[in-house]
Amino acid sequence: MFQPMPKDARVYVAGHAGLVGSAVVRRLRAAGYTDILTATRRELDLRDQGAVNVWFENNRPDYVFLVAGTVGGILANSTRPAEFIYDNLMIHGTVVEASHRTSVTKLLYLGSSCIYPRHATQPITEEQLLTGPLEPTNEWYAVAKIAGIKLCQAYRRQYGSDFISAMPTNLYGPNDNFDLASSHVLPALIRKFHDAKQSGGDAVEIWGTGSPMREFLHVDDLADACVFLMENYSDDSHINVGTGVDLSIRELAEKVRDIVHPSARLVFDTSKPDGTPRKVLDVSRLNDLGWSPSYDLDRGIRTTYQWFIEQQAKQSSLRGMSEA
Ligand code: GFB
Repeated sequence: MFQPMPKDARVYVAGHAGLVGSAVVRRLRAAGYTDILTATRRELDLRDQGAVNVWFENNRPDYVFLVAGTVGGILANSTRPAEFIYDNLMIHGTVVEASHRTSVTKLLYLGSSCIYPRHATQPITEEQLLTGPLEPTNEWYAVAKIAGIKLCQAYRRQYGSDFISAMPTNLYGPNDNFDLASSHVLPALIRKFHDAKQSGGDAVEIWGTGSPMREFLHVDDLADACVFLMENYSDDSHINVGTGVDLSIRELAEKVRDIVHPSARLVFDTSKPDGTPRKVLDVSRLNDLGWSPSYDLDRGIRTTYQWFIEQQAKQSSLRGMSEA
């Protein structure tokens, strides 16, 4: 079933500035693709069907990586439900519709492991979609992400479009969001331990009980899997992307502490939500196709922390220049 994306294909990465989109662009460049199409938010509001149609007519992509969206961690998901459902529903709808109208060769849509029921059997197989109630802290986002899967299936069934869906586990890596109000746990922990070290503090606050279990995939592995799936997968069903290995939030916090600020103490704030108790994906379908990740979590945390430090240094030198 291997169908290579020709190296001269016009490839649109919707959401190129984000964690995932920037990794997909890096991966495509490294593989020799030169006609990579991107559009900033200012150039194109992906929630506007008219604007998206015009952009597709003018730019005529052959392949589309639909990795754009409004995303965030547990707090952002539970406090900004309208943005999470509206933005994502609209973005998925406009890009899928415009891809159909302009006869895009293939589209890959990226969902999230929060589509599965809160009490799904672990590890979570693809078949468990829509078999039980969702986790309340992110049900708005999850509903939009489920709608994205259904959009791809509907266009495939009605029009024969080659639109596929991949469901990644929790992601992290360079270009992640380190803002504590909206970030996911891994970048939040890097920032908190780093800030404590800088300020000479030793207590670092961890939200919740520390007992929830999560799986983490480096975004460069995800980008590699997305290109692999574009070339090797064409099916109605969505497919899980992850490592198949999880750990508790406490264990994750200890790992980050050991790398960033070994003498720090963990303090659990149990007034903050835990979210879903466990979320580890069954990745046997993807493994059977011949793909597996390359990063282990320790290397991933170390390299992400290195990236974070470099960004901090760049920002402070820019501040220095603007103050001079
Ligand atoms: O990564 P996270 O925000 O998202 O939180 P989810 C994972 C776990 O880490 C939760 C705990 O149990 C949090 O309470 N945690 C501990 C922290 N300290 C912190 C912290 O400082 N910041 C954050 N953010 N968490 C999201 C969904 O769920 O996962 C999205 O809300 C999406 O919809 C995403 O699916 C992948 O794994 O709980």
